[in-house]
Amino acid sequence: MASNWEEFYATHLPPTDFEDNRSLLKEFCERHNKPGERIVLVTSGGTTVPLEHNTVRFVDNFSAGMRGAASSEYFLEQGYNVIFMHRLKSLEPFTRHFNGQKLMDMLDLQENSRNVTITVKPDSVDVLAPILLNYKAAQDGGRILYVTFTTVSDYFWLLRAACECLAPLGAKALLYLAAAVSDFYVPSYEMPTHKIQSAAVPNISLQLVPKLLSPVVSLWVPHAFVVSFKLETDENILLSKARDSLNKYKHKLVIGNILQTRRQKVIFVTPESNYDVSLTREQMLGGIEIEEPIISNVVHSHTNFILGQFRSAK
Ligand code: PAZ
Repeated sequence: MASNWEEFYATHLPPTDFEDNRSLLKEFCERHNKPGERIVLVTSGGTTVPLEHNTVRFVDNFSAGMRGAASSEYFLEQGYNVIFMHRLKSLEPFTRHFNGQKLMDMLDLQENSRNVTITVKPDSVDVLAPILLNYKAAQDGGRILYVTFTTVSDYFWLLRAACECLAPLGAKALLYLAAAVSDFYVPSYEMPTHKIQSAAVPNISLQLVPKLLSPVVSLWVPHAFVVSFKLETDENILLSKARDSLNKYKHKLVIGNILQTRRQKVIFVTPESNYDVSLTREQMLGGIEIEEPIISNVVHSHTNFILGQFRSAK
């Protein structure tokens, strides 16, 4: 009998841009599969669940994509090559700093009869310059690949393709699964083709989304360092849910967080122990982001993992 996830792939077509993205992923992974290089796959933002094939309405979730976008910048700083697999129009590394009108407010415009000159306001140069420098370094070095999903089905197809391309890297591949993936969906074969009419209250039946961590860890990238996230709103169950997930899927690390405090505190749950990673009030006021200590802890554990694999291969 086919597993739930196999059935999901059998009944949901790949997105239209799938083959293009698969080629980009393959090229990126082959190019960076060299001694001394590592690749992290960061998933970011929330998946949608369409209610119609010609989608007018869909179920969404809260995720802005801040965790994934910020984490990607810190991974780049630590020398990683980054596959940034994110929800279309969610926050992205670098541009996340200039959301809304912020960029416009940093620019000046001088006009005369002959031409228009745009400059960065002197007091914004110190803000813009380091971000622009890091952005250019990542782009020019070909060290970041952006691929997008919208629906939970797009996410499924992209994640499997990314894993297939990362598998040859073995322990040098790190999966950092921060996307908020829908737990429920309307199966393709139960979805109406056209916009649901409002003449009567629709009866929508949802099914459980298969858990992809199982094939990710046991089949697709069995030698990679896999980190998943667990989000809860009740502090009392966070640790046990994170520990259950680690016991069930047998990956390397679960990072637990509470919706309201996710920018200040997370809990690292490993097979051996658990510990908090948090920011002090002063650090927060000073503009430090929680993703900075999260990434240095993750990178430290990934390095130890690679060294362990290297020693046991000797
Ligand atoms: O995207 P964001 O910065 O607003 O939120 C990040 C997060 C809470 C989605 C992430 O840290 C997380 O917990 N992702 C996994 C969610 C889950 O499926 O449990």
